Amino acid sequence: MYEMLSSLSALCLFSVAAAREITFPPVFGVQVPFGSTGEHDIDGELDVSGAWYSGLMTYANLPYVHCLASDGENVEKYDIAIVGAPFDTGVTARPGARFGPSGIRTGARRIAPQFSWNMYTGRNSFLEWAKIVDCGDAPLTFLDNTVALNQLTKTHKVISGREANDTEYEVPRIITLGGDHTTTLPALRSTYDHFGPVSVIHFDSHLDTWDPEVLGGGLSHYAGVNHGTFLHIAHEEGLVLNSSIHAGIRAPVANKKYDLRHDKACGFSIIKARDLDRKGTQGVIERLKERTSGTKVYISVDIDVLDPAYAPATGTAEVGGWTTRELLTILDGLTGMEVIGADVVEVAPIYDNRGETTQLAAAEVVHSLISLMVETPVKGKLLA
Ligand SMILES: *[C@@H]1O[C@H](CO)[C@@H](O)[C@H](O)[C@H]1NC(C)=O
Ligand SMILES: *[C@@H]1O[C@H](CO)[C@@H](O)[C@H](O)[C@H]1NC(C)=O
Ligand SMILES: [Mn+2]
Repeated sequence: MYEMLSSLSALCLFSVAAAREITFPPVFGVQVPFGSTGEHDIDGELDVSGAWYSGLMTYANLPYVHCLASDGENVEKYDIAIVGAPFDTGVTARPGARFGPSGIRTGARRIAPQFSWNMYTGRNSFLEWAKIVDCGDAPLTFLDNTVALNQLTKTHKVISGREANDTEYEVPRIITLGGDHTTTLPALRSTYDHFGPVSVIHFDSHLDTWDPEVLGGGLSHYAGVNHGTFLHIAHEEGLVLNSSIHAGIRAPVANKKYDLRHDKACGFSIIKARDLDRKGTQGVIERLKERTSGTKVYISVDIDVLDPAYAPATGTAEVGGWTTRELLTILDGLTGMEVIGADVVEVAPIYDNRGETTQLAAAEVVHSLISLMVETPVKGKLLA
């Protein structure tokens, strides 16, 4: 490289001294942008049609589609949509997840659809039947939770309400980039419209089924809707089946007996973080499959299911969690499930380190969720 530079500058000096006839070195293959789709033209024309790290940032360099365009506008069709939910005013500890969507996209910069052949499965989920796009972020007010959550519900309704690209499967499925965990509630309201009540596989260190009287203290209805109570509310609204299950739980509860009894009443059973030590990843996969068998599944991944060593950038970190590899192995093992929606939440980039550990992990979790959706297509009911 150094040699090339010095010969270049020598060439430069020479050219200036003689005539302004600048001869550029021949175009090398390496100058073709990674991810370029076009053929490299040996006559010296560079192809800039599909470069990585360029243009506006989307998840995994996927095409951006204005999914929220108003009626009558022509919107490109899609089968799986990524949408960000910049919302973090439902947290009980450190805020910052409103920047989670852009953080996860940052973590996914290096993922490119044409460069994603999976080392374990030999498949490339981006290049199969599904058209996968990034819709950008939902426009959510940051001053009123009730309004913001309604805006997110509407966003889900619009995005899932369009006809899918694939005429056989009809309903586009959504992966939400949180946002604090409250953002799962609007997502479940939307999946209910198309698929009815579903089992939730909830990866988290916390239960998140807290009775609003316990978490929020019954202060107001407004305060009762937060990132620790949304599963209670989803249960109350009839959105979740009693075949739901948590995975990775380890945080303490507020009451000796009530919280766990209440959790069960909300339709959940529990795989604790340390259960992995005995069962292994395969045992956890089997338990998740057995519990949700025969039902449609929504997968919600609170990044705090990971140990803070693997995901420091989150609001309510709990030590003693799973590694990124363990979580990815478990997720990739859930093949054959009808995953009708999913999310990765509670990524708060402000607490990440320079290596972007949390953002990288979250980006790869999204990738696994996409793979599950592509692997098992699901037929849903398009709204009239
Ligand atoms: C989307 O639909 C078009 C038109 O039916 C089809 O040609 C294409 O293969 C579909 N899938 C993707 C990934 O674009
Ligand atoms: C779940 O609900 C179904 C139908 O309402 C009921 O038959 C079943 O006993 C319930 N299972 C559990 C574990 O509560
Ligand atoms: Mn949570």
